[in-house]
Amino acid sequence: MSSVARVQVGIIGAGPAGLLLGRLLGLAGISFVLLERQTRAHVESRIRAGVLEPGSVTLLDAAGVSARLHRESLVHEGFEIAYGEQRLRINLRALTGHAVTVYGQTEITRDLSAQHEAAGSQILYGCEAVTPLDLTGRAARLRYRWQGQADEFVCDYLVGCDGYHGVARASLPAAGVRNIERAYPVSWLGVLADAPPVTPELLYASHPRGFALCSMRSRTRSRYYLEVAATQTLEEWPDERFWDELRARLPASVAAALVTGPAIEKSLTPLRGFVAEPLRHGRLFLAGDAAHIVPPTGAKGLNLAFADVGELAAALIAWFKTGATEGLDAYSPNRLARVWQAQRFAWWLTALTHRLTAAVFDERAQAAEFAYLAGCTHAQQSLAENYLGLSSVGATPPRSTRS
Ligand code: RFL
Ligand code: PHB
Repeated sequence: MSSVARVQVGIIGAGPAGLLLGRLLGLAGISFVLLERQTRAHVESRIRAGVLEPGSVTLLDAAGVSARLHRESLVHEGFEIAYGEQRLRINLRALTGHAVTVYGQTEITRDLSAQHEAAGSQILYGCEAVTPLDLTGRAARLRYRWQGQADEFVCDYLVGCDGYHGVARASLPAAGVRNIERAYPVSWLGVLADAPPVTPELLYASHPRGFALCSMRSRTRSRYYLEVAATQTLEEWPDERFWDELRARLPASVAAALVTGPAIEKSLTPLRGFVAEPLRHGRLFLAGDAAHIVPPTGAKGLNLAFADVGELAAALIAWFKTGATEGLDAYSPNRLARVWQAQRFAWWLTALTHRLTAAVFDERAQAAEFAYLAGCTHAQQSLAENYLGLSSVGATPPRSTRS
């Protein structure tokens, strides 16, 4: 070991959750280090989320990283659900007074990285063998290898923001964490293309051939997804097949307007629901995808990750400034209550719009659910509140008894 450095918070993973947490702590004068396995270029080029809840935008405002977002993002006051040829607009603004913001996760990550660079934050990209240690002792340690050299940080607290495949959760004793998982039998095949979006707002299309989503990153860049069997591979989906299948699943008027272009990126994402309980283990907290995964249908993953680190940053800041432990103690039960609300919503919207089974019973139930939604403002309001994020619209979910 060449040296032992001390920081107040050691953060594993410099994805959006880790970068935002570091930023919020740094602004409050709390020292931190971010250890990231990949290169900065790799982290900044991942194509993922696109829809931000109002609460996420508020957090990015608080972190001082939202100037470009407010200049370049698209504010969407509603979205559409299609069921075969029927189209239903969910008017978010009229139903709740709020709207969502369309701005790519890639851009958020770039904005956060640029702010960290300007602030001179300590971020070690290309870190290997990151290992959290001494989680229940007087201080935790974060061991790692960087540029061929082994070293470690001594920290008051550690936060695992290292995604679903990260090391933080994996390093916990099996008896200390319960991994609750649901596999869905389908994947999302995503294509990003430099072509104008086919609809002005997002369109979630339910069709006997399977689900399709028309989304976007800007007025000139589209993001489309198709539900495919979990066994499918990217090689089976050349661009032409993707566009033909997308057209087949959209209402005819929408399909006729589709402008295609070469795929800039193509990806397969298996749908899964996952929650690790609890989210605290002594001096280690889990946040973002390290703690939970939701199927992307509800556009909740990044928003949950940001809400996690927003609450955790406030709790850590209170502890470092005043010694108050209430926030840290409440983190796991509070966040699990929210996470399960999001999990339920993502499951419901997935079941409404996907072909998860071939059963005629399920098809009829879906048709009934869509008809109910189309005819009932209360049902639309419930959908709108959940889509915007329950915290964003001020709804309080029942308290969880889990810790
Ligand atoms: P990330 O982004 O996975 O970042 C984790 C970071 O940790 C690093 N890491 C390690 N570092 C050090 N040592 C180790 N041993 C490490 N292991 C891993 C990784 O390299 C990485 O940099 O997790 P984070 O920060 O929690 O962010 C979560 C979001 O990325 C995720 O929830 C969203 O992308 C989910 N999601 C969506 N969320 C939304 O809120 N709205 C959406 O519209 C939306 N659309 C999507 C999505 C996710 C998708 N995919 C591909 C999974 C659409 C898709 C297709
Ligand atoms: C996206 O644009 O990537 C996106 C939008 C809405 C979702 C999921 C993903 O529900």
